[in-house]
Amino acid sequence: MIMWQMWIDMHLARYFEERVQWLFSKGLVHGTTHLGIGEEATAAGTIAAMKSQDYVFGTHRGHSQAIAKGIDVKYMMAEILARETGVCKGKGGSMHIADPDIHYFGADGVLGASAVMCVGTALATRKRKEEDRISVVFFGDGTSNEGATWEAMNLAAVWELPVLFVCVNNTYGMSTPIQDVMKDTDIAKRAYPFGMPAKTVDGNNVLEIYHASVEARKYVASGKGPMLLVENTYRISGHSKSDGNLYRTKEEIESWKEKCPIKAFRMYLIENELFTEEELDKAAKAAADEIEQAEEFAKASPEPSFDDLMNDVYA
Ligand SMILES: Cc1ncc(C[n+]2csc(CCOP(=O)(O)OP(=O)(O)O)c2C)c(N)n1
Repeated sequence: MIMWQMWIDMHLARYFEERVQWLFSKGLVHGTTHLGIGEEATAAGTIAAMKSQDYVFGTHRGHSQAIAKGIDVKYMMAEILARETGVCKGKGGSMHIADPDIHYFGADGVLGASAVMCVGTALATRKRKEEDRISVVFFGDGTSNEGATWEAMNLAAVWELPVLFVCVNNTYGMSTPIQDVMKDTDIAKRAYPFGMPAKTVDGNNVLEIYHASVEARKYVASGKGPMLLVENTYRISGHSKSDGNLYRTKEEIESWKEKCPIKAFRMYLIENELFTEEELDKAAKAAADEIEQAEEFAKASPEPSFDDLMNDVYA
């Protein structure tokens, strides 16, 4: 059942990231990592509305997207701890978790590039005359300012390609609030010059996101061209490994913790008698256990061997 899946995915993402944060603080994670604590509903809601054959491009803050698309947290944790058993054999790290076998391509370090590649897969889909497959790209509010994103939207619109653009608007690009870099912060209006429909949803309401995503997929798969979905949310965690939160107040962060998408979904499920508190707690506990086991699996896995260093590396 969709609601159950979204409940589990949001918990796996939250617990996974809390654990990654802890491992990072202990110096066990190399490179960097971007956490999306508070944004879990965006990935869970949109990806639940997609079909397994759809191509999904994630962001640098993409753990929740990889989980919702179906990557096992065990292999994700091994990837983050740079182990041979990692989903990319420990060579990609947090930002490059990807699994083409399940049509999840992860992030590109260059903001905006994923939108361009997403248009490429949609074009391939069209050329191969594949009927019921769309390409989805997640990107942030900051990335919506990138020229590459606009170029991708333009071509997708001109060629009427099956692309769903999903803007996860967490109101900051690193330490910059969107109002400092956007004259008009209504990101949905950015679809207008391309003749694309757009919809804005509460990005902390997983059900609203799910229903809007179902409709968006229907539109995009019908062959009418791309669509933009804007999901307004907030990043509780810092931007990346070091973030003193000097650009925002404690009160602002606290007020968004109150709007936690997991808390809100829990209240909805209980008030509507869809699940009992016990059932929900049991599933949450199972997710926490799964993350613990994933960490044990990762720590017990070997590090990649030196001989394998140059394999799978393209430049
Ligand atoms: C082309 C490019 N410019 C700058 C960066 C550095 N950078 C990495 S993440 C980031 C902020 C992106 O903000 P947003 O798109 O809103 O996503 P969020 O980090 O808020 O999830 C920046 C500027 C980059 N990776 N690529």
